[in-house]
Amino acid sequence: MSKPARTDSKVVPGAKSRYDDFLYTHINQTLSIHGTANFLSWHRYFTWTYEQALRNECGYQGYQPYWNWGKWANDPANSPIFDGSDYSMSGNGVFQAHDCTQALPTQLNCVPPGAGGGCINSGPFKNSKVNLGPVSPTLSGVGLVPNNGTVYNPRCIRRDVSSWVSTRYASEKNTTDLITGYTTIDDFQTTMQGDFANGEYGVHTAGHFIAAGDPGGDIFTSPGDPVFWLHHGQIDRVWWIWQNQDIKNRQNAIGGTITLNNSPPSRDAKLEDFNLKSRVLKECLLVTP
Ligand SMILES: [Cu+2]
Repeated sequence: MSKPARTDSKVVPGAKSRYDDFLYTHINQTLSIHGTANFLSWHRYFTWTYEQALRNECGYQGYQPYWNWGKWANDPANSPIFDGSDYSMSGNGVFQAHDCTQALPTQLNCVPPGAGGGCINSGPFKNSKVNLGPVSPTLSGVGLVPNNGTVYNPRCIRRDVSSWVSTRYASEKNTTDLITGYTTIDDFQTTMQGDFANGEYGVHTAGHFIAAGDPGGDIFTSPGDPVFWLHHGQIDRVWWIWQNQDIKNRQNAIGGTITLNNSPPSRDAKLEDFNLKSRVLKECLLVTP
């Protein structure tokens, strides 16, 4: 976050830090990496790329940790992830009155307001700024900025850590049922991302809305909250566990098209599609693959 961006400031004037290179990449590609055949593989590659940057550019010697949602589903705000201690991902936001959060694109199951909603004020990211977005905010009162969130819009990280979400949709049972109950990649990835028409969040949407707030509750801008990387570390881990139940048939299994929930309608994705991987490399690392 203290290193300068490599993104061209004429294209994305709000990208100030190296971290923003990653945030912008996710904003820019959101409509072709969610509800698509490449959802899992794109986010695996994105998380790995970020880990590489931490290791190769920031002196980090560890690996990208994962957040095992179910372990603390009963009380996420007091978990080592969100308890505000030195090695947490910072704590809950301070209380700020807000409406229920529309996590799903339906009127079902609006997330009831919790104890947060305002800026985080503890832990390592309490003074960090999110520079880009919002693009599609779900926290009430968060104002939009022009140009698809590419202008400089520094603000605090806001959260409303929700046990309402975690107990219903990100329990240990939610995760083990997902791993054991679905044999095709289509069923697995759809269940993981959520059956919105039936009010099911899926563990992917649930993880994002356990933290919620701004930028975490915004599908475009969610990597602006650093807990994103731990959440997607776990998404990737769960996919890997599922793949290993039948590695021969599941390692290279893909299903679905190349547009968000096939809107607008598009062709089926192919394993040979290389475009998205090369775009991650180009936009995050600014190297030509
Ligand atoms: Cu994403």
